[in-house]
Amino acid sequence: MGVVNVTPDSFSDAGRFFDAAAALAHARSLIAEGAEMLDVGGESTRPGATPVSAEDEIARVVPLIRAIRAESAVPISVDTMKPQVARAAVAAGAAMWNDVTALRHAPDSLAVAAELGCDVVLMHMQGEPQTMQAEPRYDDVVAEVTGFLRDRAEAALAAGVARERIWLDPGIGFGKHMIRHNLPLIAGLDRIVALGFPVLLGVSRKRFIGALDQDAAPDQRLGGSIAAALAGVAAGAAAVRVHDVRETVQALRVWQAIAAARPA
Ligand code: HH2
Repeated sequence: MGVVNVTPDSFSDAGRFFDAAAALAHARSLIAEGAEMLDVGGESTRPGATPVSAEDEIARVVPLIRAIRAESAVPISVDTMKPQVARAAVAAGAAMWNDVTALRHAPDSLAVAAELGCDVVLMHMQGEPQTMQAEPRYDDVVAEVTGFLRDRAEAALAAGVARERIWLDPGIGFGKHMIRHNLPLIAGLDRIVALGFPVLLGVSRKRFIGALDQDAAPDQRLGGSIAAALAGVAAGAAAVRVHDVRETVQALRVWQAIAAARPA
């Protein structure tokens, strides 16, 4: 899954694709590099990012989704916590609602997801984006995140979302200590996979990589991003959300080819 941010303040690409034409060009290159899904986002979830109104978010993502849809059949996901934005994005051709609040942001989120009939990503986050990194706390991070995702999947099913539409995501970096919480979640991802839903993992350019490598800046975290993506796929992730599609596809191809060549 290739990331296309249409925001002026995303941490990882610093708003380079805020311009609509530049965002479309970026989407095109991610497709050419082998992305099998695109995740379009119009509001940054970075700690301290400025909130965006639903109208502004729609104005950012809908024209881009339409433009991508007009020239490609690649499945498009919309990264939003607002049901109004998800609704407009699906009408424009998106097939997936990626919600970092796991359909908890608005009272009608669950009902809208059921009504839209699109795929939904239920992601774990402790706290709110503005403050989530202040003091994240868990007794057993893997058990608590797994339990939360099981509960949210059950809530989605009860609201009428079809089982085969549901994806789960541990929410790396969302209310988690860089080392104490993120690393066990990646290493123990098989526990979430065992819930029986496809798992999406977002590790690309995240801060825990800098924490393990001399505070490397986001654009200096490619090696760590690939290592973490491979670890996630080894533990059963069905998709990885990445900025560097070409390099990640290459890493996955080589890694899978070696696995397939293992002598009996
Ligand atoms: N991470 C980010 C945003 N959305 N969605 C899911 N399902 N999983 C993730 O791990 C995830 C996500 C953060 O990355 P990015 O989009 O690069 O930055 P920003 O939050 O500034 O938009």
